[in-house]
Amino acid sequence: MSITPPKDGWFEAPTGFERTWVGLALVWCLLMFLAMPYWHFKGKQNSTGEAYTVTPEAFLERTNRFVETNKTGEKIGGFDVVEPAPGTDIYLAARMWSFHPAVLKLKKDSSYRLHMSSIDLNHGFSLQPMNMNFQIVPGYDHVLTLTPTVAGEYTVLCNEFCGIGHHMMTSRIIVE
Ligand SMILES: [Cu+2]
Repeated sequence: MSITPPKDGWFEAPTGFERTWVGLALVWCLLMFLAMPYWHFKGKQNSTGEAYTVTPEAFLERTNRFVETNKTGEKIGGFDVVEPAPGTDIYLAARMWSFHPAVLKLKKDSSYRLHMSSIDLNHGFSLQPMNMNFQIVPGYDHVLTLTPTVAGEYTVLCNEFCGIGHHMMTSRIIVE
């Protein structure tokens, strides 16, 4: 048996409570829709929208050069501490299953241009406890202008499931 259409005149416009709830849902949808452009202009955690194409090899080379020239000699948990000069370009490469460099030391109230890219597949940049989230995509150098305003220790987590070692993929940003 095939599906038969309903009889003519089946539609009844919502009335009473049904009408109220449909109306409320519609108003909420419109508010949420308008919140997107509002937050884009008013929020302080937006992407700059600045991105370039880059090969994984080239990005890894830039990151290695950045680490070599800015490492302090100090180690935390066996990882080199990298302390770039304020106002400079800084690099963070994501790969299965670590961030490179693993420890970044930044100065409070200084701005940095943070370049992020992936060496293999999709990863995420989740800054905790701020809860800022960005995608790290291979082939693209995504630039964020970062100005830490609160001193402390922050954890960077990968928030895109990227395989068996995903849960171990963390790094640290120390703001002094
Ligand atoms: Cu990951």
